[in-house]
Amino acid sequence: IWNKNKVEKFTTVDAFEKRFIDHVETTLARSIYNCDDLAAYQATSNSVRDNLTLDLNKTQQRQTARDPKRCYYLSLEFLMGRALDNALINLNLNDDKGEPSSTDGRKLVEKGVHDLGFKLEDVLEQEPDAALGNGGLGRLAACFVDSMATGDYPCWGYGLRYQYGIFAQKIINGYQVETPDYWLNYSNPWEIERSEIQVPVSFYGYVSRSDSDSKEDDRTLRPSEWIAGERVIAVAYDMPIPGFKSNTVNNLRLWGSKPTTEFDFAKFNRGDYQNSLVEQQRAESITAVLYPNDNFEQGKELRLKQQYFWCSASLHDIIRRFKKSRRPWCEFPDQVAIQLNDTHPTLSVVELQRILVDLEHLPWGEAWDIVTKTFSYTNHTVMQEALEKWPVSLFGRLLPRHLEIIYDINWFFLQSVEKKFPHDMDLVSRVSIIEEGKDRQIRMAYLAIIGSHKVNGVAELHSELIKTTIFKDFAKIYGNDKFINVTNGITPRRWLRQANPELSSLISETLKDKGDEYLLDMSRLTKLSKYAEDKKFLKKWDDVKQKKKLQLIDLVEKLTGHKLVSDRSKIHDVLFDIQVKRIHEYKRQQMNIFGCIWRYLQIKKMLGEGKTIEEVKEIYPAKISFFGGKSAPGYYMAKLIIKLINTVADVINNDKSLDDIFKVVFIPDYNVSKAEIIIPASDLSEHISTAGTEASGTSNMKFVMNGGLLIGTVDGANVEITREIGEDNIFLFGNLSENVEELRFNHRFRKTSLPESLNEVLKSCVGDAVFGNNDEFRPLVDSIKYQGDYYLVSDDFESYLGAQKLVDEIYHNNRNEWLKKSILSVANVGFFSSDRCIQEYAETIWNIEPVKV
Ligand code: 26W
Repeated sequence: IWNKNKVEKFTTVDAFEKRFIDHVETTLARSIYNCDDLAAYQATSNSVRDNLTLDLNKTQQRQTARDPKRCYYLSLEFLMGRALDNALINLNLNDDKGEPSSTDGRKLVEKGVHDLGFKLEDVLEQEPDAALGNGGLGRLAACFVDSMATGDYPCWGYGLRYQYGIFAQKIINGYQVETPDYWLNYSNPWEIERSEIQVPVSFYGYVSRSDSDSKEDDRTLRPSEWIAGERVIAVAYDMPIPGFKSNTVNNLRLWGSKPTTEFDFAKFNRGDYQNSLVEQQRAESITAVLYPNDNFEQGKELRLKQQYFWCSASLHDIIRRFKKSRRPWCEFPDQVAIQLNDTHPTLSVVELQRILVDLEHLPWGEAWDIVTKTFSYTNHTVMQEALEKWPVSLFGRLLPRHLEIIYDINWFFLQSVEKKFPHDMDLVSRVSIIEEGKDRQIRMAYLAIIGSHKVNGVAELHSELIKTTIFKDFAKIYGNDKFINVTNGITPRRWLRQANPELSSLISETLKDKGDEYLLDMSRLTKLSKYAEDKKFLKKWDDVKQKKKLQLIDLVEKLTGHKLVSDRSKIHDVLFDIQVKRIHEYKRQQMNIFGCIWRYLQIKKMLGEGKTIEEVKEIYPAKISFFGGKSAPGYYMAKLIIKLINTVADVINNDKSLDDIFKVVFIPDYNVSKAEIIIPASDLSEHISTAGTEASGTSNMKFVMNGGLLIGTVDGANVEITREIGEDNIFLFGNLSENVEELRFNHRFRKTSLPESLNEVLKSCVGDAVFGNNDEFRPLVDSIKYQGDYYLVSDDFESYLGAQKLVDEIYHNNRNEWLKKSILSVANVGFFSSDRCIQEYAETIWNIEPVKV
C-alpha cells in the first residue's frame, strides 16, 4: 500500500498549482478567493517544502544505509536570510528515477504562481529573514551548509531556534534604536517541528562522589554522578538544506527549549502556584533571544546556559545516531567529526568527556583520545575583548561536574607541557585553561585548542597571526601540524545567482553555459577575461551594473523616503561607494565618514573660491557614500559613529549648493535580504579595517563576485583577493599589520602628530562647527587625538584619501579601464566559492567523503 500510494514531488506547472491550491484550502484553511500575497507565500513555500522534505527523507535514509563518517557543524549562529528563493534556485525536479531534469525549478514556480494571479517577486517579499546571527560568523555558517549539501557531504548543522533574531534597527533622530525581531509571527513553513525528538538537559545541582575515600588527584579515574538541580527539554526543529543541482537535502537542526512536564508539586501544594509556573517559564527563556554582541563577550549566565543547552542536546543526538550502528566507542572519531564555530560550542568538548567517563565508564585516557580526535576548532577573531572567558564561580554553580572535568583536563595538559618543557614554568602558567587573578576565569579558546586535533584561522594572514600572537605558546607546544588555514568562502548561488540574476544570465549567455554549471565550477569564469576589452561586452556589463544601482536607489527611497537622485538617466556618472557590515571601531566606519567630511569641506572651499560646480566636478565627480550596519546595543562608540554618519548625511544632503554631486546615506536595518540588493549595486566597497584586525571578511568576496571594486587595507582575505584578481584591480592603502604594534607604541608616547587633513576634519566635528552638534562627537575626536588612536585612523588617513583620489580618476576618466578591472575581478573570484572552502575542510580536517543520493 505504501509503495502504491507514494507521495510524489511536483515536477510540472500543473502539479505545482494543484499542490498550491491544496495548501491554501487545507493547510491554511483559506479559499482561493481569500488568498493574499502572504497566503500565496505560505502556500508556495509549503509546496516547495514538500519537495524538499521528500528529498530530505531520501537523503537521510541513504546516509543511514551507507553509514559514512559524518560532520556536525556546531554554530550558535546561522544567518540564513530568506529560504524560498534559494529553495527555488536549488529545486531539484528529478523524478524518482533520478534522471536529471532540464526544467528550471524557479521558472516553473514563477509560471505557476503567475497563473494563480500572483507575482513571484511580491510573494518572495513576504518572507521574513531568518536572522539568527550577528554578522560574518553566522553568515559563514549559512554559506557552509549550502556548500555541504551541494557537495553531497553528509553534514548536519546544529544551532538554536531563537524566537527573536538579531534586533531590527530603526534610525530615530540619527540614533540607532533596537526593536525586537519576532520572526515567528506567522507559522514558519521552513521548519519541521519534531515534537517527538526531546532531549532532557540539566543544570545546577552538585556532584556526588562514588568513592569517597579515594586520593584527591586520581578521582578522575572513576566516574562521578551529577545530581542536577534544574531540568529542561530540548525540542528539535529541522530546516531542510537543499544542494544546488543535487539530490542531497541536508538538515539544519535547531533546538528550542521547553519545560519538562515535571511540576513542582511541593511549591504547588504550598499554594505557590504562580512561582511554580515561573520556573516553567524560565525554561522557555533559554532560547528566547540571540545575544546581539559581535566581537564582545559579556559573560551573562543565560548565555552560558544557552551554550550548554545546545551542546548537550546536540551531542546527545549525535551519540544516539552513532549508537544505532553498534560500533565500539573507539570508532567514534571514524564516524563523527565535530567542527566548533568559534569557542561558543566548546562546552561540547567537556560534555563528550563527561558522557564517556561518567555515563559510559570509559577510562579517562581512552575517552580523551576519542574527544580530541573528534573535535576541531575555527577561530574567527584576534580581538582580545571577543575571547570568551567564564568566571569559575558562575561556571561552577551552573555546571559543577563540568568544572571538575575542566580542572582535570587542565591538570593532564599542564603535566604534559611540563614534561615537554621541563624548566619553563612561565609557559606552564601562561597556557593554563584557568586564568588566575582575583576572579579566576576559564579561557574557552585554550580549552578549544586543547580539545581539538586541528585549529584553523579563516584567511592566510589571520591564520599566521594566531600562530604568532594569541596562540603562540600553543603553536610551540603542538608544532605546526595542528594550526592550519582554511580561507573563508561564500556561496555563489545566493550571492551571484539569487542576488544578481541579471549578471548571472549575462555570464551564462557569454560562457554558453545554459545549465549554469559555472555556479559549481567557478574556474569557468576565467573565460570572461577575454571579453575584458570587448566594447560590446563592456556595454552589457555596465548596463547590468546601472540597473542594479537603480534598484538600490528604489530600496533607499522606500526605506528613508529620501530622493537620492533627481535624474535617473545620469546614474551612470554617479559612483556608488558602499560600506556595509557591523559597526565597529576596528572596521573604521569613522575613517570613511571622516573621508566624506573631507570631501565636503574641499568642495565647499572650491565653491567658496568662486569655482563653478562643473569645475568642482573635475576634481570631485558625483558620488554617493552608502553606509549600513548594526551596532551592539551597549557599544557606545559604535552608536556614536552611526549618529555622526546621520548628522553628516543631514548637512550634506540638504546643502543645495552641492547640486547633487555628493550624497551620504545610512541604510537602516542592514540584513541578508537587503545585502542581496545592496551588494550588486556597488561600484566601490570599503574594507578598511586596521591591518591585522579583520580575520577575513566575507562581504569583500561578495562585492567582487558582483563586479564591484574594493578599496581596502592589507588585511584578512583582502590579501588573497589581491593575489587572485591582481593588484591592479584593487585599491589597497595603509600601514601593514607588522607595523601596527610600533605605531601604537608611538601614539602612547606622543611621537605622532595628526595630518593636517584629519585635523581639519576633526575640527569640524566639535563645538559649534558644522558637524559639532553641541560637542556630541567629542569622544570620537578625543579617542584619536588624545587617547592613543588605537585603530590608527590618523596613520592611514592620508593614504586612504590618496586611494580615493585614484578611484575618482579612473572611474570618471577611464571608464573602460574601470570596467576591465571589474570583469577581471569576477573572472578570478572562483577561489572564494564556499564549495572550495568546504572541500578543504572535508579533506584536511573532517576526513569525510561525499555520498551521492
Ligand atoms: C562572544 C561574543 C562574540 C560574538 C561573535 C565574539 C565573537 C563573535 C564572532 C567571532 C565575530 C565574527 O563574526 N567574526 C567574523 O567572522 C567572519 C567569518 O570568519 C570573518 O570573516 C570576520 O572577519 C570576523 O570578524
